[in-house]
Amino acid sequence: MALLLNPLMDPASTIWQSETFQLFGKRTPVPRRLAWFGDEGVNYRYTRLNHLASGWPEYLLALKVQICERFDLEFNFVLLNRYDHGGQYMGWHRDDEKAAAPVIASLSIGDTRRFCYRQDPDVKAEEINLTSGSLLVFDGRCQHKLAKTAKLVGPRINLTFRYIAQASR
Ligand SMILES: O=C(O)CCC(=O)C(=O)O
Repeated sequence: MALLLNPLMDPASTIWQSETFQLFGKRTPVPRRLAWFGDEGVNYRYTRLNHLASGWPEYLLALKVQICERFDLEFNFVLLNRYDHGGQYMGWHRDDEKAAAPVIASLSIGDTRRFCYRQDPDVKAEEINLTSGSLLVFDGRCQHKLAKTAKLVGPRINLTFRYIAQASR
């Protein structure tokens, strides 16, 4: 874990961003921090925000290549979410943007957190504890969330490898 976690936290290669999104006319802080990498020029746009990639750090490119080969999938972008404590989370959402391919490979590093997944709000959610080093491949069009917890938990970084189609290519 330390091997991967340290380069990810290295400010030279990873600049953690704090974002806000618009909710009921108010700007609300996103309860976690983010970073992203990907093929030059690939833009993952969601919640009306652009996430434009300008290449891969070497260690992440090697990881991406391994994951693509293992699952016979193509990815050109990775979104990193960093949760410093249990009060940081991601609410129910779907990653169903038109440009984004549905299959996502999600790698967890750091403290264990609970991931919930359901087809629709009226269907009982599946829950899974994502431990450090686990790799979950899932359909981003289904609703999912990273639950908040009152337990004392340390930092966790989640890397979601994605394929984003580029209109201009
Ligand atoms: O941190 C996680 O495991 C959840 C990430 C997630 O839901 C997403 O990136 O869409």
